[in-house]
Amino acid sequence: MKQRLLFLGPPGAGKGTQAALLAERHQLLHLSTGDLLRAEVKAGTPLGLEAEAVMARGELVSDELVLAIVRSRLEKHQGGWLLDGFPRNLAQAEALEALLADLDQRIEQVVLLELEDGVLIQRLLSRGRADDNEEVIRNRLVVYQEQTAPLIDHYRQLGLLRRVEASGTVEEISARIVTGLVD
Ligand code: B4P
Repeated sequence: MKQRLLFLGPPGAGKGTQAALLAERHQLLHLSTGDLLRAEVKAGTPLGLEAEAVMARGELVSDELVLAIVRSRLEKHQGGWLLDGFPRNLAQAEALEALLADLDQRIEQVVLLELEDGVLIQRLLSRGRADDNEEVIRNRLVVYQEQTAPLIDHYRQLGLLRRVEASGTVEEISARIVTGLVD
């Protein structure tokens, strides 16, 4: 089974949900930049203070901050990993490729979770996190289209992209993802 994975998709597509499940079942390191940033905010670190206002607007936190977080975790880790919510733009994708070249590792598959906007918005509104009100969600969708969606073509050209329909139950979606990892 493929063991070095990226999860890509719009906010609310279920990246975090699916990544946590897969990481637990297959003993992969689960690196969610969203979770790591929220932990910094909660702990009130200088990094968290910088990230808090940006996240509350639904914008992207600076590439330098996010990269420092990812680098420190991946450098220490042996074995499989799953990056959830990172990279979020082309600059982060290029920085990740350079980091992985340093570590003599490579991405084995990019899982793109696809779901229509109406369902995304409903899921996020029912979750109700601090950045889950309708205005901020709409901004996150715009940021996704402008900055993150170009990565779809980037990874398609590299032959790494696997599209997964992200509607249905958590188990149904998980089964679709796993099928793609063993093909
Ligand atoms: P993230 O934490 O990455 O969160 P997300 O994209 O909003 O959600 P995700 O797709 O993981 O959905 P989830 O499983 O939670 O980003 C938050 C913010 O952090 C960004 O806006 C940005 O500011 C910052 N950030 C993160 N990474 C960054 C980076 N690399 N660079 C810069 N900034 C960065 O699911 C959503 C909801 O749906 C949950 O309530 C879940 O229970 C529900 N759900 C999941 N699957 C379902 C299903 N099958 N059916 C019904 N509900 C389901």
